[in-house]
Parts: sequence; C-alpha cells; structure tokens
Amino acid sequence: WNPRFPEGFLFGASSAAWQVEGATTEDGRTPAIIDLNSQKKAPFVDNKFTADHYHRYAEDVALMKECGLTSYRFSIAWPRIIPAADGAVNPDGIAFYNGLIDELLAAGITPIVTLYHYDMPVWVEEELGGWRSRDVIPAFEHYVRTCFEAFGDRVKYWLSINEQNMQICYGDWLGVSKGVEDWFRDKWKINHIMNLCHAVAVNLCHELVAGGKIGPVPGYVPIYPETCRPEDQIAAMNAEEFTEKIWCDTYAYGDYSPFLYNYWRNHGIDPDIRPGDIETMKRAKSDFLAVNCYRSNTARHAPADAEAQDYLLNASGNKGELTFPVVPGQYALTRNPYVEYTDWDWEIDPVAMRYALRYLWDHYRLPMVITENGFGAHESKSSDGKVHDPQRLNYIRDNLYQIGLAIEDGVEVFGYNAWTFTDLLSTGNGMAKRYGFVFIDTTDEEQKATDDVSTLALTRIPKDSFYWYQSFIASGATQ
Ligand code: BGP
Repeated sequence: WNPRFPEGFLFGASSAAWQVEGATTEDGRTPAIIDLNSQKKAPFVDNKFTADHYHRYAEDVALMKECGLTSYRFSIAWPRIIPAADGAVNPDGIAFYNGLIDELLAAGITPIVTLYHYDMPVWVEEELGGWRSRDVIPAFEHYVRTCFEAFGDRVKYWLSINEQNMQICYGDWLGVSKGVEDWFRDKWKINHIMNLCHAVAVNLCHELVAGGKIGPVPGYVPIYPETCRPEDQIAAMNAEEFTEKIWCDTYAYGDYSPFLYNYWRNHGIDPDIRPGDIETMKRAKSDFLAVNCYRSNTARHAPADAEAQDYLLNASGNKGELTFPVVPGQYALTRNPYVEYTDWDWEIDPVAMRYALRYLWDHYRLPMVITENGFGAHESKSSDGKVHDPQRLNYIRDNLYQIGLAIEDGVEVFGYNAWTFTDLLSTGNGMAKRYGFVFIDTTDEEQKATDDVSTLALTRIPKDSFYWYQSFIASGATQ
C-alpha cells in the first residue's frame, strides 16, 4: 500500500474539553449543562477528573510529539472563559488555553479549536433560556469574540459548533431538549438559533483572526439503501436529509433547503426566522467542512402506517442491544449484513469514510478535515502491562486507506484527526468505552470513589495503535 497524502497533510487526534479536561470546579470554571447530563444517567460518570488533561496537558503534548502528531483538535470550555452572567472574562481560563496552545506550537503541532462542544454554561441555560432563546446569541458572540481576541494570534483553524445535527436529532441524549415542551416543532427554532450562532462565529473569525479559517462540524453517517428496491433508495435519501443533509446545505448555502421549507410548511412548523437572519447566515461563508465520521447506516422503506420506534442506542456495550428507529412514511434503519459491528453496535465500515468524503465534496466543493473517526472498545491492561488494541489499529489503518482513495478520487482533504489521543470520557459510557491511542489507567469506579484527583495515578500507557500511528506518520505518508 502506498498512500498518497498531499504535502502538509495534518495527522492528528481530537478531543473535547468536557470529556478530557476534568478540573470542572477549579480555577473559576462553573458548571456546564453536559456535566449535569453526565451525572444524571447511568452508566454516565461525572467528568470531574476523566483524563485530568487540565493538569497533565504538558505530559500529553509530549506524548503527541513522540507519536509524531502534526495537529490536535480540542475544544474550549465556555464556562472556563465566561463563568457567570456578568460576562467577566476568567483570566485563569485564558491562561490554561494559552498554556496548551503554546505547548502544542512548541511541539510543532497545529491547534484546531472547537468553540462549542456541548458545554454551555449552566448560567446561560438558567438565566437566558439556553439554546431556546435568542438571548443566547449575544452571549455566544461575547464568548467567541473573547476566544478570537485571546488566541487568534496563534490559532488559525477554528470550528464553530460540534455536531449540531446530532444535537438536534438526539436532543435528550445531549442535553439540548431540556425545558422544551414540543420537541417535534421547537427543535427547529433551536436549530435556527444555533445556525445564527454558527454564522456569528464565522463572521467574527473572518473579521478578527488574521488568516483565520473556520468551518462547522457535522457528524456524518452515510446512509445506504438496504436493497435496490426503489422505495429503499427514497428511504435512504430521507434518512440522509433528516439526519445530516439539511445541516450541510444550510452551512454551504446560508439558507435552508427547499426540502426543509417544504417539510415545515407541510407540518405547520414555524422555525421563527426573523428579518435579517438569512442575510446573516448567507454572509457567513465557511472555509471548510470539518467532518466527524465513524460508521454508516442502512435504510429501508417504512410505510406511513408503520409503528414508530425511537432510536435506542446501545448504552451497555453488550452487542445486539441497539434498537433501530422507524420513522413512518420516511425510513427505518436496519442492520447491514455486509459489515461487522462494535460492541456498541456501531458499523465497522471504513468505506463509509470514502463515501462521506466523495458525497460531501460532490455536493459542497468545500475542502475537508476529518475531526473525528475512531474505534470505541472495552479495554484493560494485559498481563504484560501493555494495552493491545488490534481492532482500533486496523480500523484507523483502513480509514486512512479510504481517505487516500478519496484523495485519489480528487477530493480535497487537508487533515485527519482520530478520536482520540488519550482515553477520555465517552458521551454515553464514561471510561467503559475507550477510544485513545494512549490508555489512561483508571476506571469509572476508581474515579467515583474519590474526590481527590491526586489519589489517582492516571498513568498514560501508549497502546499498540499509538506505535502503529507513529510509524505510519514517520513513514513519509505525506510524500
Ligand atoms: C461524537 C462526539 C464526541 C465523542 C464521539 C464518540 O459524536 O462529538 O464527543 O463522544 O462521538 O461517541 P461516544 O463517546 O458516545 O462513543
């Protein structure tokens, strides 16, 4: 295999503040909505320690350098920067990210920074009404302006909102639907407010960051039709529209698609679009698409009189516990007999990566960077003290191969950031579901049993996939 990646292609890894930092009550950080969501649901664990990246980032960056990473995608925690309703900037929050950014740059690693990855401050939720209220827009604007002014001299790649599509599709799971009475209708108002915040971030970045580039981060899951039955093809198109295309169209064109306007009209939905909104969105031209892609889905026709079924994700890691959704008249998702599944019933389908890149390039002609792709697994140290993760190694290798093919197909991709560098908190499964190139020697139980992070070793142990990625990057893959 001779992968051909363009000169300067970024090989990195990815994380999110609330999943990796810990130190949730330190140095002025106030609670985020996702902290509360994490604590409330088993088997969620709270994020007070996780990988303790907040205190150990220098050690983590040294390991990134050893691995040969050339980029690191991480997020800034809004409640660390603006902890309270008075809008005062927290100097300790600024100092933490300054330290991380400088450490990365000194190691030759390009920072790629997400502005919003699920950690809205609780004060925004309680005092302004969260994503439900347009009052969030000036608060978000103040926060992102602060970030651009503080870090824009050194950070040139910015990401607006992580997986807005997944937040709207799975509102309860990601904490966005709190306080909403009629989710079916009102999620479109929330979505519109998020689009305005995205636009504010794009426009401000272009104004304030010299040479800055910014893009959205859709979570993209290619949808295959189950058979060549024409109705299955339409079902796959419906699923694609309702879970991702609606969002990508809006980012690319600055307006909602005729498909979506039509859907709103047919269902009597008012997304509360006000004069000037579409102009603001149209002015916000993304420089690239940041793509999170892990897997594929398969759709079949669902007649209008089919029984509706919610998407019940597998939260246990016992294979086979997932329940596929049925949306009457639109689509039903189903199992794909041609691919293997992880213990959490995620399709192991590297070809989906090539499909995603081809599809998005064909539709939007925006350069792309992969900001998430990875393999979640149950893991522990083996008797030799090492952590062997052959499934992850194969998965990452096969995904890179498919990216290489997409590039040969003519798609413009400038980087790959695997989820994730060190183990960190999974959205739904705490430390029970691990993704890292580097093992963090701790369990949820150990973290729960203490309130003092200094009692946890949290030793970093590079896994087999770390050494594979290291040799892959060093092998001159960037020719
Ligand atoms: C993405 C999120 C990440 C991360 C990843 C893996 O959708 O952006 O935050 O968690 O999914 O998901 P999980 O942790 O549920 O396996």
